[in-house]
Amino acid sequence: MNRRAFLAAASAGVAVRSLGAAVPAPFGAIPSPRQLGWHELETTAFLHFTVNTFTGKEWGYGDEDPNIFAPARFDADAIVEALAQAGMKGVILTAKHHDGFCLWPSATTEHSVRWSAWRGGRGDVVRDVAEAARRHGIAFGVYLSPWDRNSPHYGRAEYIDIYRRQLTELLTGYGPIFEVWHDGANGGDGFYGGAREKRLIDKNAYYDWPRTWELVRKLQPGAVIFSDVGPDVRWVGNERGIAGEPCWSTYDPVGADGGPASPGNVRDTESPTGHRHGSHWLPPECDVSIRPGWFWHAEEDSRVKTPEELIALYYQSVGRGATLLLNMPPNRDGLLAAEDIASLRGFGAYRRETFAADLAVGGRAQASSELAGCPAAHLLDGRPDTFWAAEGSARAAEITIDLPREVTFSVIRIREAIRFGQRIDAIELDRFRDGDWRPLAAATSIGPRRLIRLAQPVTAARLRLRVTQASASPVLTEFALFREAGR
Ligand code: FUL
Repeated sequence: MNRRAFLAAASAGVAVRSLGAAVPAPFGAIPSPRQLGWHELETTAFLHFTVNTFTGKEWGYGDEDPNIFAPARFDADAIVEALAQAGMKGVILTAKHHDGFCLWPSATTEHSVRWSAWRGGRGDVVRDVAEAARRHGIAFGVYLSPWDRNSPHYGRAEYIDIYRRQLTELLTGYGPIFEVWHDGANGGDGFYGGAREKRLIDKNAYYDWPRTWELVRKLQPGAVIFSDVGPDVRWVGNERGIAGEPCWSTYDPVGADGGPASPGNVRDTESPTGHRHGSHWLPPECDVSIRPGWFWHAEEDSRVKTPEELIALYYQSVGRGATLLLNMPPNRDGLLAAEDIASLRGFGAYRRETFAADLAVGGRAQASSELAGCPAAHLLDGRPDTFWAAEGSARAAEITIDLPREVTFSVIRIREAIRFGQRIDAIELDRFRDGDWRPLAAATSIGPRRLIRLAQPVTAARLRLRVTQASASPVLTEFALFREAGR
């Protein structure tokens, strides 16, 4: 097939052959390679750490004495090791929060570790965390608050240049960065070099975000950019760690007033679900703290989320196709508190044990519709690169699964091959029991991942997956079953 015929067939929604194998025509917005890599991370950690850890505040005013930052036992390796052992695949550090205090020796300001007595002014939290992440094999990302309550220049054009210089320092001095986090909280009261006043900015115009994002692309082409509006990853619209139901990876952000959107100006009621048939692949990230606040406070040591709470959040975020960004704030020693480590360990152990063995692998699958070369057997082969596809005209399909033996499970994991877009609108699952099919579960959006956690474990030898509604021919890469640890 020549290129023109290929494109014509593809745009008509017809499956085309490339290099001898049939492939489904992509549908709607599709993820970029950097987004595909990011989806695989599933769970990542946030480290909120700065002068606030020592002042007890959540938002520093920007007038802190740099000497207050004195984490005497700071040990990035111990922190990152705990994250990695619990299955966190990346860590994002607040290199600068709203107070403007830089955790690296930035040349742009005197509000930084370089001007603190901590480690004789030679400490660099960014370097230590970046290196620890590399040692423990997890990805490293940076949060750089656009709002800076310390800078005398905040609110003026000069500050945008400073912000970009800070980004440049972070994106050129610390190796590969997997995610750049732009917070939407912007403008208000602050120290601003002693002015102590309120400075409001035009959220759409002030930062000239497209140019800043170009800079990120140039310096770290592999990094995803997070904000309320992407361009790669969207805020989920709440800080509770919960994605929408349904949850679409596609989205067209709209400003709070219905006009153009930008970080800090988005109609966030639509962020949890996204938009079915949105024109951008812009999947959600669920940021949530293991504690009530984002920064460590002694009085919250008794209010750390339990492993059970973290597990529930996992199903409500990762289980709906989002990524979980769990905040683990270091304390004044510069370590994770024992309570936080204990919960994180419990959460990690649950996931390790639960997802160790896919009980459906080795089963047999038969589909009502199959594109040549894309058999239903691919759903059960435990491989992420193979997929089942229905014929191009199918908008529903049925797959009967004979498990390798009778198995007891409580979690079902289903994935679409999202490189072909988000195609499925709804599924139902039945179990064969006492000579008949009986309903077991149902779900709407699938996307990169759908986890269905049953109220209690069930036993079955035969299952039937029905794609009841699809906007393009269904393409799935996995159907997996797990028995939860401790149930
Ligand atoms: C918010 C900030 O204002 C909080 O302090 C925190 O950093 C959270 C992740 O984002 O917008």
